[in-house]
Amino acid sequence: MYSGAAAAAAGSPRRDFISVTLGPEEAAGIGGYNNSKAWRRRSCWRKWKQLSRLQRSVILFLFAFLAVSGVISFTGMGETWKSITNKSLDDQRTEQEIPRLKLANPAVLPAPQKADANHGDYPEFSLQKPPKQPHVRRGPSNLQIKAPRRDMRLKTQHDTMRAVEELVEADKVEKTEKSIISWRGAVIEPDQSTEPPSSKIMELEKPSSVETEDQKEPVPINERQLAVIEAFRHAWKGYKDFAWGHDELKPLSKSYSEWFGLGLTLIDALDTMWILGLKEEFEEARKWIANDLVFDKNVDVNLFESTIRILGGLLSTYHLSGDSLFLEKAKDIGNRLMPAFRTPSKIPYSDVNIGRGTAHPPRWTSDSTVAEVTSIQLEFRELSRLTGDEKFRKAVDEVMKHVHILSGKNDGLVPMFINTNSGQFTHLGVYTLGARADSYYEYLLKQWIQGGKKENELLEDYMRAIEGVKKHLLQRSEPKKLTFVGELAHGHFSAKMDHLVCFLPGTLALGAHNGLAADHMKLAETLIETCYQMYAQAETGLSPEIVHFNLHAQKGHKDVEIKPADRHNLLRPETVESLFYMYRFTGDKKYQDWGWEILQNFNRYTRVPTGGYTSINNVQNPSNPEPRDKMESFFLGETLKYMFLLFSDDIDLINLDKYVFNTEAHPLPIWVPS
Ligand code: DMJ
Repeated sequence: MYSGAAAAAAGSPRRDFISVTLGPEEAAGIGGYNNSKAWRRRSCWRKWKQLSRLQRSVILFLFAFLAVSGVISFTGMGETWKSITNKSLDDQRTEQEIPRLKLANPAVLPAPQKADANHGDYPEFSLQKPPKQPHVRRGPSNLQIKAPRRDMRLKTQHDTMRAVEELVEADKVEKTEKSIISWRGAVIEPDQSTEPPSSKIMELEKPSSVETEDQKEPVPINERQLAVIEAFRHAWKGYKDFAWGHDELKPLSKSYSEWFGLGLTLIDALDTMWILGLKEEFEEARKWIANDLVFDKNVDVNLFESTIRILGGLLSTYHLSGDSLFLEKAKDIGNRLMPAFRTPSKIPYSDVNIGRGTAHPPRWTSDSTVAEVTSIQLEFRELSRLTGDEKFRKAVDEVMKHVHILSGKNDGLVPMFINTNSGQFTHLGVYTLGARADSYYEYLLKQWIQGGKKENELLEDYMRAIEGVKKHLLQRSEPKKLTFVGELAHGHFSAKMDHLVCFLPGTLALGAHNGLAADHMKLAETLIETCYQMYAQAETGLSPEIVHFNLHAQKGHKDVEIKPADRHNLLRPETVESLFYMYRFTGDKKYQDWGWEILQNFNRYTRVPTGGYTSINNVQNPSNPEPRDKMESFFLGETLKYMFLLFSDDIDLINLDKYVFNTEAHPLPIWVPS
C-alpha cells in the first residue's frame, strides 16, 4: 500500500488508485489500544479529510451503490415474504373450506357430521369467483363451464359482458386448480372422498372417489340444449309469476293448484336448474326452501309422490350442490313419512299426515299400489346412508323382501295392488307395465345398481320380470310391425299401452349397459321406436296418454289408435327419458333428432305465451289441442332435464356409471360406481 505522503513527496500524486494512510501508531501497533468513541470519530474524520476528492467520491459512490443494492434486495425479500405469507393464508383458507369442498362432492356421500357443521351455510355462488377463491369451482355446474357462457353471448349485451367475465375467470380457475378434481362445478380433493355416516353403513356403501376423467375439458352446450334452457326459463317464468311456492302452475288462469301445499314444482325443479346452470333461479328457489318450506303442516301427502319428488329432489340437489340445507330438509321429510310403515304387514299406507304423524290408506280401500310401495327404496336407502340412521332403509328393504317371496306373480309380473293388512297382492290376474306397476320393475334394476350390483334377489326379480314381459306382454302391431308392451287381464291380451310404459326402453338399456343380457338392448331399440311412433302418429306429434295398437292390418289405419278418453298429453317424460338412455349408450343421433321433434311440438302446442306450458286434452287436434291449464311438476323435474341431457354429448353430465336416476329423474349416487 502506498502512503499518500510518499506519493505527494514524489510530486506525482497517483490519481488512479486509492490509498489509505495509517497513522504511525496504528501502523506500528504502538500506543496500546484506544477504542474510545471520541477517538474513533476524530480519527475517522481526520482520515476522511486526508483523502483526495477523487478518493472520497469513489468511496461515496461505493457506499451509494451498496445502499441501492441493499434496498433492491430487501424489496425482493419482501415480495418473497409476502408471497410466502399469502400462500400460508391461502392454505388456511383452503383448510377452512375443506368441509365445504367435501360436501360438494357430487358422486359420493358427504359425511353427515360435515354437513351438520355446515348447517345453514350455503355454498355461496360467490365462491365461484376465481379472484377470491381461484382454486374453487362452485355453483350450478354449467356456470363454470364455457358452454353456458356461449349461451349468454347469444343474449343481451349485459349477459354477454357477464359471460365474458365469467369465461375469463373460469379460464383462470382452470389454470390454477390442477390439484383439485371437480365435477361440473362441484369440488373435491382426490383423497377427500366422503366419510361414512357410520362405519357399519360404510362397509356396504363406500363409493369410489371422483375420478380423474372429471378433470377433462367440459363439453360446450349446443343449440338444442340452449333451446331447452329457454323452454325451462319460460316455464319458470310462469311458475314464478303466478304460482310461486305453490305446487303446480295453472298457466292459463295465471294461478296455481295445491296438492300437498309444499312447493312441489319448485322442489322438483331444483336439480334441473343446477344441471342447466341456472344460477339465479336456483338461488331464488334455494332461498324459498330455506325460509318458507315447512313440513310441520297438518296435511295428507301421498307417500310415493312425496318420496320421489320431494325427498328425491332434495337428496339429489344436496349431492349436486353440497348444500347441507337440502340434506336437513330431506331428513325432515323422511322422518315425517315414516309413520306410513306402521301397518300390520309393514307394507306402507298410501297417505301420511306429515304434521300429525299419522298414516292411512285411501278412504275406499286398505290396499296400496304395488308400484308405489316398491318405488320409494332408492330414496330411503340413500337417506339412511347419508344420515347413518338405518330405520329408513330397513323399512323399505322389508317391503322388497316381502314382495320378493310373495305369491301371485306371473312369471315375475306383479299385480297392481297389495293389501296393507294381509300383505297379499289383491286384484290378481291383471298385469301391466303401465300405471300402478311400472316403477316396480324400474326400481328392481336401479336398486341393484345403486347398491353396487350385489343384491341378487333384486336382479333375479328383474330378470324374471323381463322374461315375463317377453312371454306375456310383447306383440307387434300392423302395418309397421312395431313391437309394443300390452296388458294381460285374466289371460286375455289387450293391445293397450300407456305412455308410462315408455320408461322401459331406457331401463332395459341401462340394464344392458350394466352387463345384463344383450337382447335387452335389442328389445330397448325396438320399443323406443314404438314410443317415438306414439308421438309421430298423432296429429300434433305429441303422444296421447294411452294408445291401442292395431294387431291386424286395415286399410287407412295406422298402428296407433287413440280413444277419445285417452288423447290427452300431460307433458310426461318417459319417452324422452328413454331417448336419453338410448343416445348415451348408442351414440345414435336419431334419438336426439326424435327428442328435438318432441321439444318443438311441446313448444308448438303446449306453450303458454304468458309463461309456462300446459297439458292438453287433444293431441289429435293441432288447431285446438284444448289446453288443460296445468303444468305438472315433472315437466320441469323430468321432461326438460332429460331433454337437456339427451342433447348433451358430455357423458360426465350425470355420468350413468356414477348416478342412478330415481323415477322422478333425480340423480342419486351409485354407492360403488363402476
Ligand atoms: C312421474 O311422477 C314419475 O316419472 C312416475 O314414475 C310416473 N309418473 C310421473 C311422470 O309421468
